[in-house]
Amino acid sequence: MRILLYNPDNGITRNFMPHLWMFLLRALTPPGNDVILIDGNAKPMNEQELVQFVREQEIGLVGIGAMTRMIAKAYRFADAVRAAGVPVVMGGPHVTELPNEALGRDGGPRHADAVALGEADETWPRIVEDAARGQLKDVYEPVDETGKERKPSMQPYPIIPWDTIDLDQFNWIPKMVRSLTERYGTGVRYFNTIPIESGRGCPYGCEFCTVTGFFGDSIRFRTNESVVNELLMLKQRARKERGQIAIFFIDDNFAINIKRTKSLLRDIIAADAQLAWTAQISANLLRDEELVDLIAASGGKWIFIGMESIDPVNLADVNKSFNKPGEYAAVLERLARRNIYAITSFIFGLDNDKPGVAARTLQQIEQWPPVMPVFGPLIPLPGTPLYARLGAEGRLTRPKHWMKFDHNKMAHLPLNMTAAEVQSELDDAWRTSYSPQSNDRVVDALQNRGMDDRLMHFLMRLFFRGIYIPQMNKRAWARLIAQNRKPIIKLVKQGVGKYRELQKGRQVIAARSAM
Ligand code: B12
Ligand code: SF4
Repeated sequence: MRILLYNPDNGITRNFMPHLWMFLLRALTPPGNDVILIDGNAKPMNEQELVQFVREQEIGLVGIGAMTRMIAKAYRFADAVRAAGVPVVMGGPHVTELPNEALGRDGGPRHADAVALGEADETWPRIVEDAARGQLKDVYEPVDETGKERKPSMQPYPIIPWDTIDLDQFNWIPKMVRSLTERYGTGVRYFNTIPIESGRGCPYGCEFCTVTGFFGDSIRFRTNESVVNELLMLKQRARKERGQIAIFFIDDNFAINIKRTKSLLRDIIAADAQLAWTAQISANLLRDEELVDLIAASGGKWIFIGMESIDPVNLADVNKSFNKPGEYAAVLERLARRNIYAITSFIFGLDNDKPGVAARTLQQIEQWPPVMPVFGPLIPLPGTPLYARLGAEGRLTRPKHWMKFDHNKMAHLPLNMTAAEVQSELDDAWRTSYSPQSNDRVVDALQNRGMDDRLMHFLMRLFFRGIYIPQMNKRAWARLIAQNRKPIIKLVKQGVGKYRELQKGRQVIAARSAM
């Protein structure tokens, strides 16, 4: 049977990282089936185009996975495919929380023939076999013979053939500058970020997060060997093709078991499997100096830290008191001393937030080593304790907010400010953080670091705007570059200086060998 796995985009911002679920399910598909993957972020399509593709390719089953914010689009695409007579199975965090919505059992229309609840590693082969026999069930649940929930073990873990996968569709380097970077610049043809999971589960249970409910508080890990082999495969590919591959360890809390994380990082170093990597680690786990040393030595470059708020009352409200704002600066300095930087994430609209929250947060950020801050509104995701609490308090203003995706729009009444005020605080935080003045300050703050570090920060700052400010056209990019001419000139000067130094060095060597 020919299967299509489809991941819709959100239509506003774009992801440049492949979605792991598709590659994982393909690797777990029983032999004899042919699996095609389409990510809407890389290949934008409308419903008609998808249906046409399904018809032309004689697809027998379409699998659609989506987060809550993409679910309305996912339903529209599923409806179109089902109308063309091809069965649809849906999976992922949203339908796991609300299977009845997808199955039309809550009074709305039916969008899927079947839903896969939770982790589908073990149910997927069954789904494929049932679909091939034309006997899809409504619901597939990961349970054992006695009907008890069973979380898939990550040992063994399937081999994802990253060495043969088309990476071009996720290349960060725009087509028009690729030949330039290859010939004159970094010498590389592509820059890709690849997701790798080394483990699943986080027991912390923050109130707004779906992870503890979805993956459970039982933490599972792959073997070090399997992770190291995946890294080696990617490293070899990058070397062979003159590309750059960075890794995003997508574990929700990569250092949740510090002993095991250290052992994995030691094995990565011993196998010479280092690639530049990013991971999500909560601030409390970054107190450990040895861990941070190993992060640096194994290729760790950026750590995503869910700081959420600089206000301990807010943190207590969302069950995240293990975050201690008083130690944020020390944690960030500990990282920066090793040339590791943080993507710090903040939520506005928490119950103790008041107007001025952006200015207060930005004031703190300015005292830290350079970070890449991201800001978002508190979003009540279905299935979370937050959603239940706000619902019980009658504070959900758009209880089915996912049915009309509105980029960064509030769906509840905050306590101490209005939704419009939260919105304007978010605008303020993003615009100030990524203004040309801030970019210039960061380039200056890093003047004792190498050219590569400064350039990386600057380029990332230009791209990070896109998380909040929708995709830009060529004109907007040109304006942005003009506005940032000050840091650009500084970087070009440094680059020219470095080039001259290199040339001089070469001439000296040539003169010596001629003597
Ligand atoms: C990596 C990641 C991202 C990446 C993007 C995705 C990518 N390219 O990989 C980035 C960093 C860009 C990102 C952004 C966001 N993310 Co995110 N992200 C993750 C993260 C950490 C890992 C995803 C992953 O690959 N997991 C591993 C795979 C194997 O698990 P999985 O996707 O769940 O798939 C399994 C099952 O769900 C199932 N399955 C999934 N799809 C399908 C489809 C079919 C047909 C079947 C049968 C089965 C199936 O099978 C898989 C194997 O078991 C998850 C948390 C997590 N641990 O999952 C959050 C998570 C998915 N993100 C979340 C959120 C909220 C966001 C943001 C909205 C955050 C924000 N406020 O901006 C944005 C939205 C981005 C957008 N596109 O609009 C939530 C989603 C909750 C929800 N109900 O939607 C999660 C669960 C984290 C959380 N805190 O709750 N994210
Ligand atoms: S620490 Fe992160 S992954 Fe774990 S429950 Fe809290 S927000 Fe979710």
